[in-house]
Amino acid sequence: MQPFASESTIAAIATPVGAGGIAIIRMSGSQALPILRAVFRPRAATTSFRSHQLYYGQVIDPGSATVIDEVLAVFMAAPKSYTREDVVEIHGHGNFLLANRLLEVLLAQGATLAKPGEFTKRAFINGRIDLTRAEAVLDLLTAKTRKGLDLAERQLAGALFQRIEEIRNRLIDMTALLEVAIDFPDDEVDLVDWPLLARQMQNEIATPLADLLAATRQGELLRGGATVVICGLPNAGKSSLLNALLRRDRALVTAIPGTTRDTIEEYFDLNGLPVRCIDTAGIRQEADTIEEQGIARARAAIARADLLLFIHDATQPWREAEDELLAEIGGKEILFLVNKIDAAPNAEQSIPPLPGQPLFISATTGAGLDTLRQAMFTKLTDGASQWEENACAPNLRQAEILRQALAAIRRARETLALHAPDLLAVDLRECLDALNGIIGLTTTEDILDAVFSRFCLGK
Ligand SMILES: Nc1nc2c(ncn2[C@@H]2O[C@H](COP(=O)(O)OP(=O)(O)OP(=O)(O)O)[C@@H](O)[C@H]2O)c(=O)[nH]1
Ligand SMILES: [Mg+2]
Repeated sequence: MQPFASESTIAAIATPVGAGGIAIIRMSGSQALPILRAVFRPRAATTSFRSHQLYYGQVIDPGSATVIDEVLAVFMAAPKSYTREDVVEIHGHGNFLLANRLLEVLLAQGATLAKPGEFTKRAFINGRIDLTRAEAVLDLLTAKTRKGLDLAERQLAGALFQRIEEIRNRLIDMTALLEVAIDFPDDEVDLVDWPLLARQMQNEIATPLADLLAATRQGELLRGGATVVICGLPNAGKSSLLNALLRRDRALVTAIPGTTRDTIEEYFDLNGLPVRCIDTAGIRQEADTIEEQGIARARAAIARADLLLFIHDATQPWREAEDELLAEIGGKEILFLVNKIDAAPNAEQSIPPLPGQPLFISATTGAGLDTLRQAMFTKLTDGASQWEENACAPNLRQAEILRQALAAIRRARETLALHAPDLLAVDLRECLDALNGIIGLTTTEDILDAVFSRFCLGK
């Protein structure tokens, strides 16, 4: 592929918007060093910038000769840089307005504003990382739990890449063998050991592909998390439960029914799963206009939940409105909870008419909450046929390609019965082509755009 180096020099603020100790502006491309020279006035008289060394000085606006900021600057000569191009980083004070002024000065000198993910895209195009590692960079930036971070770090270290490489190498060996058989069709002995090849296709290609695919749900959960919505009638203890799960006083709790109007969303870590937990307005008929809007939001939240926590208040009789709510949420994954057992001594004897076995909890004393957490984890991960600690869980893009590769190898298994090396080679090559797409050996601009546009600016 064409290196980008001569094309353009890109620049962006690499640190988040807001105040901080420092803000970093990054540039990559052949003009990075000349632009640095134009705007940077070093404290010590320096004529040259040594690679990977920090220089202290000021950035000035060459137009007006005004000092913009006191900074540290570093030049990293190609190819030993994030993008494999010449890279410059300027470390200024952590005010976003100031960082913007520094950036403007660089742009005025001919740098172009980088698109989201463009630095990482250049690292990929210039061959420093493959596509699975580029995607892992994004996962690393967005991981919300320790386990999500562990997965991103494994992928960044090349765990998935290596698994794909092993399978690709086997496929290349097999097609090479078939090529020989194609070239010498009239040989006395059949060059191909068909039963052996069938076993190898199963054990070395199909099974490893299926294993990788089986971990997709786990990967999606670790990356994207799950949405859990707490619902029930007013005053059932929904906000109390949210606070208990978060272990902090997030939502208002009062004895007045109808306390929560708007939906309240917070993330918490459920055994490594990032869970977006949504507390909702209690659903009831006789509501004022504000509460009605809250109830509409509650319904919208329920619709996009991966799991619902339906709460019944043990101190109250079963209500018709609860039957109605249950009818409304049927078809969703639900855990039924009977709350306030501390205030209802016979709660476990008089089980309300719920469609499933409930868990008995007290949001205020914490009774039953460990069991609830475990039950939530089991429900949310049930779709994961495998839940391994060190899984190489693929993302949805990778999983789609793995499915294509698996389909090709299954076709190959049928073709094999014909003992026709040329036909079999076609199917195996299809499988290989698919795998090339995972690591980015073959990709289209659309795919690259889809991958890199999800990044933030400056990465
Ligand atoms: N004894 C006892 N009281 C509880 C428990 N959970 C909640 N409560 C009380 O029940 C009342 C309502 O609690 P909330 O958490 O505000 O209930 P909610 O479902 O969010 O109510 P709305 O927002 O009005 O729909 C408060 O007085 C809480 O202190 C519990 O486990 N035991
Ligand atoms: Mg509430």
